[in-house]
Amino acid sequence: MLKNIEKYLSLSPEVKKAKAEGKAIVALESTIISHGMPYPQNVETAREVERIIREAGAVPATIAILNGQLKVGLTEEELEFLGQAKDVAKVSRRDLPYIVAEKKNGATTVASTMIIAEMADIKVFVTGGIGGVHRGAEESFDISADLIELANTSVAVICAGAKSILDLGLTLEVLETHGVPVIGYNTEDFPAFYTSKSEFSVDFSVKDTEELANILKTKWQLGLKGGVVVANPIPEEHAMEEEKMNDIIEKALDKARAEGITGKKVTPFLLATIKEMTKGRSLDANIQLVYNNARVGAKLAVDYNII
Ligand code: PSU
Ligand code: MN
Repeated sequence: MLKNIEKYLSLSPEVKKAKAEGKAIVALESTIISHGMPYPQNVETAREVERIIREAGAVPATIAILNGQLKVGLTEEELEFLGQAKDVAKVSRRDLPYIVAEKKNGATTVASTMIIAEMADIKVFVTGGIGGVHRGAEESFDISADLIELANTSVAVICAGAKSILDLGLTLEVLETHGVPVIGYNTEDFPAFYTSKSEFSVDFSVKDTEELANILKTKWQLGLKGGVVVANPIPEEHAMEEEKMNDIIEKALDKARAEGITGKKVTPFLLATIKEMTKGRSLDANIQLVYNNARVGAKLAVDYNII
């Protein structure tokens, strides 16, 4: 562990106990709670995800920044606060020093959740979707810091792929450049969040979490630092129709352009707009795919712990 890190890091009693007992732990992000879903579904979903992980024999550690403390594991009250607060910053790697030094509150993105998980020596992290290369990035240069973090930080991220609000092809190219394996869980297709397929393929496919755990262990034992994207498709019964979704995403992108939305506001704006345009159906799909990721992530953490 880094020198002096203890003074910033605050493990919940449950996570502390899990560490002492050598139990499997699963990290969870909090931007999905504060900026990715509306209240109260955000808090309900976060609670249910934690329950699913416990049920599978692992311990959930939702990560966020409260009064400048890097929290690993949140209490009920802290979760509720994050779900309701309007002034919680969306914190990626760039924002960490300011938010921590000035003792502010922040919700962690995939990038900053990976950073804090690694500090706490947690290897498995469950989320909905990762950030990526935005469409039009050749002009805007909008490439999520999530990708650079995946290049450098040794944590496996279980997700349902990436939304086609992004340029999926370019996202996969950047991951390849940085040596990040994209592994399909029981699929050859790279899933597009709301849909179980896209026009792209994953690099490798595994049949179960044991096989996955072995690949992770091998990567890190070889000294190959950096993350792994585990792409777990949304279950078919919850998936949305591809054509319709592409249409809606195009419209949401037009709206963002027309309103001049840029920078860190882009992703939350698109998520909220898509939810409105689908009359809430996209939110239902979003919730279900996170549950599905939690099931796989918890099993993976348990298997990783015993091999
Ligand atoms: N994609 C989603 N839902 C989300 C996010 C991405 O489908 O909630 C959040 C995650 O926290 C991710 C962040 O790390 O948005 C990426 O933001 P940006 O594109 O600004 O890097
Ligand atoms: Mn961005």
